[in-house]
Amino acid sequence: MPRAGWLQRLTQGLRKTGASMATVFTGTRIDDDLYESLEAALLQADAGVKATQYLLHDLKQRVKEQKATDPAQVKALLAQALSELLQPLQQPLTIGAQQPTVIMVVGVNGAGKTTSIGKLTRHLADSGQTVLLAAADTFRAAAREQLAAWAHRNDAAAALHDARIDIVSQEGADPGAVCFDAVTAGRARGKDVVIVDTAGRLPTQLHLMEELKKIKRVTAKALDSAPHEVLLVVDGNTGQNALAQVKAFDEALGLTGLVVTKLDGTAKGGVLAAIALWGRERKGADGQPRPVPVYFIGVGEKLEDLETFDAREFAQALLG
Ligand SMILES: Nc1nc2c(ncn2[C@@H]2O[C@H](COP(=O)(O)OP(=O)(O)O)[C@@H](O)[C@H]2O)c(=O)[nH]1
Ligand SMILES: [Mg+2]
Repeated sequence: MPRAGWLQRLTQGLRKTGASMATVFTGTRIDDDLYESLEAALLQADAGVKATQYLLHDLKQRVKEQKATDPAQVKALLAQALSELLQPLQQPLTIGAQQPTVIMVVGVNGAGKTTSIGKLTRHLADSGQTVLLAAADTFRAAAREQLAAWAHRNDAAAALHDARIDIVSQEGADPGAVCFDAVTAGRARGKDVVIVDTAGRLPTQLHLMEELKKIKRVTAKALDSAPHEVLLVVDGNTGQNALAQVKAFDEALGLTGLVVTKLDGTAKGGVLAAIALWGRERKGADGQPRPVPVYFIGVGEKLEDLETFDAREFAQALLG
C-alpha cells in the first residue's frame, strides 16, 4: 500500500480525536479557554494527566517564545511539541546483527499478536529475509492453525526470494519446548529471523507472566543472546490501560519494542504521548534514557496493513 493511503487510514482512524482537537483552535484568541479546551481534548484522546500537563506546559513556552497571536499558530506549535515528544519512539527494527534474530511477541488476548506476526513476516519476506515461526501459543489448537494460515498467506512473498515460511508447532507441547525447538531449527536451517507467537495473558495473571519469563530463559538456552527482541503488541483502543500494560510487561520481561494495532478503527491515539513521556524516565544500564520504541503500527487486518511509526505523521494525524 502506498504510504499516503496508509496515512489517510490512520487519520480516518483517529478522526474523532482530530475533530475535537480541531475545534480547540477555531477561536480568534489565545486565552485560558483555549488551553482549557485543549486540556480536555488531550485527556479525551487518552494522553493521560501527565502527558497532557507536559504538553500544555511545553506548548505555552513555545507560544511565548514565538510570540504567537493566532490560534492556528498554536495548533502548529502543538504539532511540533507532540512530534518532538514522540520522536524517540521512532526507531527501526534492525534485523541481521544476529542469525537468527529471535523475536518474542507478547501481549494480552486479542491485542493483535498473531495478526501482527503475519504482517511482520510479510514485511521481512519482502525484504528477502527467511522466517521461521514458532507457535508457542499452545493453549488452543486454533491458535496454531491461525499462525499456520498466516504463514501460508506469506508463501507467495517468500517464494519471490526462493524461500518459504517455516513453522514449528507441536500439539499439546510446553511453550518453552516449542521455542527451544524453533530456535534450534532456526539455527540449523540458517534462518534470518525466528518469531515466537505466545498465548495472550494479562499482566495480573502472575503464573502466566512467570511462564513468559520461562519461555524467555529457555530461548536463551537454545541461543545465548536470544531473544534479541521482546515485542509487546498493544491494542490502540485500550486507552490509558495500554500504558499500564507496557509498564507491566516491561517490568517482567524487559521490552525492546512495541507494535500498536488497530489505529485504523476508533483508537484515540493519545496514549502514545503517555508512553513517550514514560519512556523518558526509563533508564538503560548506562543510566541514559531508553524509551521502548514503537517499531510498527497496525492500520488494518490485511497482510500489508503494517507501517513503520513516524512521529511527525502520527502527530499530524492526531491533530486532524
Ligand atoms: N482493524 C484492525 N484489526 C486488527 C488489527 N490487528 C489485529 N486486528 C484484529 O484483531 C483481532 C485479534 O487479533 P489476533 O492477532 O488474533 O490477536 P492475538 O490474540 O493477540 O493473537 C483479529 O480479529 C484481527 O483481525 C489492526 O491493525 N486493525
Ligand atoms: Mg494469537
